[in-house]
Amino acid sequence: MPQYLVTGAAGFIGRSIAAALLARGDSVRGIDSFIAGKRANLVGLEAMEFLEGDLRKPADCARACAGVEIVLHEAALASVPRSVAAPAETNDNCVNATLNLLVAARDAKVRRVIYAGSSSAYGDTPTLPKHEEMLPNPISPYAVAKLAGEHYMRAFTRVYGLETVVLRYFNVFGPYQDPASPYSGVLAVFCRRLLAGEQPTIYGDGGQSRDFTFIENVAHGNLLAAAAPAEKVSGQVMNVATGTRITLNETFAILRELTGYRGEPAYAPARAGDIRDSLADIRRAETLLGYRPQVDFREGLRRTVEWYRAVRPD
Ligand code: UD2
Repeated sequence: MPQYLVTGAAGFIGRSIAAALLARGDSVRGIDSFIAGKRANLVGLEAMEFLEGDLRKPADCARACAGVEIVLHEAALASVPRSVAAPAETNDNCVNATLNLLVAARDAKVRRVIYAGSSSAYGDTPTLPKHEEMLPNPISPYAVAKLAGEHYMRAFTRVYGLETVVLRYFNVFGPYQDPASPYSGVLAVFCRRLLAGEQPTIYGDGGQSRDFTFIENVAHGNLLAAAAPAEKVSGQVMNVATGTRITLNETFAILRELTGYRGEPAYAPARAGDIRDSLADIRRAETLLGYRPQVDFREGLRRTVEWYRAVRPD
């Protein structure tokens, strides 16, 4: 029986965590419905036991959880604008799916569930950096859905004794992030467009800032969260990020250098549900996990551009 289950294993974050586990010789099962994940992302993960399944179905959750010790729950319908366009779909694939997974994990006597939380939980309050003591203030359906999952984690720790750890990711980017969907993360979209010589669009004035976090830092945080003693981490929420931020305009300038693109961006109205500034306080993850970012933003962006240059995914 595999020790680990990764949900969303054919998605960008899930496949990267699965790869990190396999690289150190761990046994891994993955599940994905291919709503957002891609079969191409499974290349290189042949050592993983893979189930095609949908967490909205309790039976699929039960199959996935059988016999595993630790679940890394990365499956979700990411994207703020997607949730604005179809809030019920986001709720089904984030909230209902997470609850089904937790019930199955409890019934299968899984020891620990690690949950992919989102920085969107903090909303648009002016306080920077965002720390975990702040009252959540979700402003999009996506943020509400991801935050509801966090609350379910904590409730399952309190009432059923299931160990849970919430990692609030801040704008993750890197190789394997899908650049082709209208709901893709901005750095994946920009890398693809600039390498193809196509003009990118900045929504708003480009002054909005993010704590863009390279995928290897997120995988590292998950491995630490899996290994940390329960008395330190169970029932806890912690930011996983870099503790630095950069504006979209500044990011575009760096990407111009890295890609050789010579044009200017187009500007369009800001998106509904968008947040102006985001920056993490990462001291709690440092204290509880010994987490430190392994790769800084510029180096992460350089590696990401090289990956898109080599792979050219559609
Ligand atoms: C939110 C969360 C993030 C993660 C993500 C999942 C915050 C601060 N972050 O990311 O942690 O959960 O959702 O989807 O809530 N943009 C452009 N041009 C484009 C695409 C995007 O200008 O072609 C802008 C967009 O309006 C936003 C910024 O780039 O201001 C980042 O957008 P995003 O969709 O990459 O991520 P964001 O911040 O909504």
